[in-house]
Amino acid sequence: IGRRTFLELAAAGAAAGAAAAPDRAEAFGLAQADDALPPEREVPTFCELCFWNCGAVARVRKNRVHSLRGHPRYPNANGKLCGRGQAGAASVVDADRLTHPLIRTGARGEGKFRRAGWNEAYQIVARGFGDIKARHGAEALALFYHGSGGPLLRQMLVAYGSPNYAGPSYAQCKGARNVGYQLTFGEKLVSPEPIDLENARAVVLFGSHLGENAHNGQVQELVRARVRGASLVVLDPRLSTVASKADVWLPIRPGADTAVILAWLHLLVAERTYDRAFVEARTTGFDRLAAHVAPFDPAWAAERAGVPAQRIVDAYRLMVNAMPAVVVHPGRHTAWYGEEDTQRARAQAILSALLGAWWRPGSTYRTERATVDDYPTPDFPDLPRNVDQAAGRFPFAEEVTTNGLRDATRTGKPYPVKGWFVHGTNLVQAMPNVRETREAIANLDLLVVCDVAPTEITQYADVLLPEDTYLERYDDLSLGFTRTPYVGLRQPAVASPHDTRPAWRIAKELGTALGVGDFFPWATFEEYLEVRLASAGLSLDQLRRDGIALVPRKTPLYLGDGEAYRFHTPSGRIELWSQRLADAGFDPLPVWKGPPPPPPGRFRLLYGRSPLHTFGRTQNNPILFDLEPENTLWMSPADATALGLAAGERVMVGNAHGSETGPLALHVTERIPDGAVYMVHGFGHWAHRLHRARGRGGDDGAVIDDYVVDPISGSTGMRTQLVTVRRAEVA
Ligand code: MGD
Ligand code: SF4
Repeated sequence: IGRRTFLELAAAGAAAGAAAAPDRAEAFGLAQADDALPPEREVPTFCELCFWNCGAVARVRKNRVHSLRGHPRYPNANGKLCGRGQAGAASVVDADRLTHPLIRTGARGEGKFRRAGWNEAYQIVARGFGDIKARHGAEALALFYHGSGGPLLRQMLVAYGSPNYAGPSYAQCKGARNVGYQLTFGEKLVSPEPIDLENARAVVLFGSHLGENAHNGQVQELVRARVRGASLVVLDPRLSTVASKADVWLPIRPGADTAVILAWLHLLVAERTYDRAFVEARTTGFDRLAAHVAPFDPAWAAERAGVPAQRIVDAYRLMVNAMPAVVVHPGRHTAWYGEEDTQRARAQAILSALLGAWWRPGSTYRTERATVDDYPTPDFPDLPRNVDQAAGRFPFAEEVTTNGLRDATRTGKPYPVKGWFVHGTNLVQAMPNVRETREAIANLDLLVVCDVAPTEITQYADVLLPEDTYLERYDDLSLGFTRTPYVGLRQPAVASPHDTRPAWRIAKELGTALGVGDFFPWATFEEYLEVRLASAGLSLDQLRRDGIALVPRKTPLYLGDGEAYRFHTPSGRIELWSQRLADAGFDPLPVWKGPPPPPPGRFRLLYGRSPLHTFGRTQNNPILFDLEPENTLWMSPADATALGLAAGERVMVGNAHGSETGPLALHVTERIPDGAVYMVHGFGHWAHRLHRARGRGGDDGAVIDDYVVDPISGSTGMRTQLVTVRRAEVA
């Protein structure tokens, strides 16, 4: 298949997965006979199958969502949904979903509950949190959250007096990346990343497996960039799908990215190809950087990364030919190796700066979001220091870390944490070292979980609060950071048939039970939205009808070449050398140490994404389960032969601490190097009531015990784990 044909196919199929979704819905008894009739109404909203938050239009008949399609005006969707997004309606009719509040009756983890009413559940939580506050202070309460309902629950916690709220989307995902870019440019990166793929002439991806990692709008833009002729460089030990389409694929040893970037910096300085005008006008620390990278020539990097020096040079030439229109993709899930992660992000940021590829056409653009006021509330109380601040750790962390909260709960240091409210995050799968999560849970006086599905974390809950699905509820406004800022509305497309409630209502009602009802002074959520929207000159009627309001930009998309600008760094410039890192005792310029190769018989565990699943939240969705019920373990032919394993055999993956996951099928392929194995994250569920996903595939998180915490950002490096692989016993 020729390149153009592939690209055309890819463009046409960017949202392909579930063009078949409505048919499949019928096949799975999700649709009824009269579903063939035209919809009674179309309801604009936005997707929650992942946090790209694409605009969607739900076609509804008789309180059933027949199908979902992309909202034509949402900039991050361009009228299309990915396969997961189209399958979202199946979660509403999933018989496994949580349907009413539950109170634990068995041991934590056993999953035994009795049914309760909402008032009783609120009273138990209010009493439990009240006791914890009286004995240990409000800071002994923590909120873990992920998703659209989080901010109002956070408001409840802060009003109650605790600073301890955290999401795995920081410390297990993009924390190190954000800190590295913040230290360099004075700006953290937003979501969607403000990369200018529309005008790029070269794109460089560090392990970002776009396409497998299906961020809808970004995948569409990448395909369009390739069709336009932009060149593509991919660093990945694995031949990912996008690597197979690259002009230059660098199959580096795991963890060797920074070595290659140092060689590129070396070449840019040695050959004086860097953007001199930009560097002089905008940056500081160039001379120190130049001296630092002098020894790191391509031969040095080639030896460490295990790729030919010439290919490093070839990739460099592609970038130089395209500069400044180069997208150096910052990555997203960057919690790989600990301190190395912030340094790698710094190296990527510095590479962008030397290419002049920051806030200029074809590189990145300036972020801006719509100005919408908060709903007025009383003043929030002064908060004590959060667990990480009180422990004096992670000086550059932008958020509280989930791991810091878990440690405080396990150890009582720097102070005890005795109550958790967990909303929309399956901490048992999302955080490495499940043993530590269990130890922490055992120390809690009260664990409240608010979820839509009976995932692993729900089995440990003392009180389990079922949330409406995203197609049944309002959430707070989505203020998008795309090229054109926007305000997006999530609104109910159908009514929940169960005794479930939305997060905003839980925050208000539980907040009232906790004595902080003043912070939720609105009578209805419509009133809340109306007041916020009015501050931006918008109305709820308009948003209900259109789903989205695009807002004209106030700042230009790019920084003009002669335009004066003070970056939000101490020097006001892009900091190639970081005085802040030096002052805190860290390397002020990126260095590369690199993980050691695994000893014989052990493998570095790599993990990634599938276009049909998000984290651990979609495996039980009836349609997505049918399309991809389990993951496989990738292994090289040489390693499989050495272990006497054949393709398709079922294997178990374990570690030296006795943790094991599987069985999952062995996928023997040349696309993974010797010494490493790979699986898609999020499978291997064990929760009793996930009737489809339970026992299918393996969970990488279940065998990642040897994580390494980055002392700069606080995020947890997880590709540090070495594993063994054995044939599974046949049952
Ligand atoms: P999910 O796995 O999607 O995300 O980890 P999580 O935040 O745990 O689990 C989300 C939970 O939310 C599920 O229990 C689901 O049922 C529930 N849920 C879904 N929709 C709703 C809703 O509308 N309301 C409520 N209340 N609940 C809902 C993600 C985290 O994991 C992240 S962001 C990353 S990038 C990391 N990825 C990763 C990895 O790749 N490998 C390993 N080993 N660990 C990882 N951890 C991180
Ligand atoms: Fe939904 Fe897919 Fe968009 Fe994510 S990328 S929000 S799953 S349509």
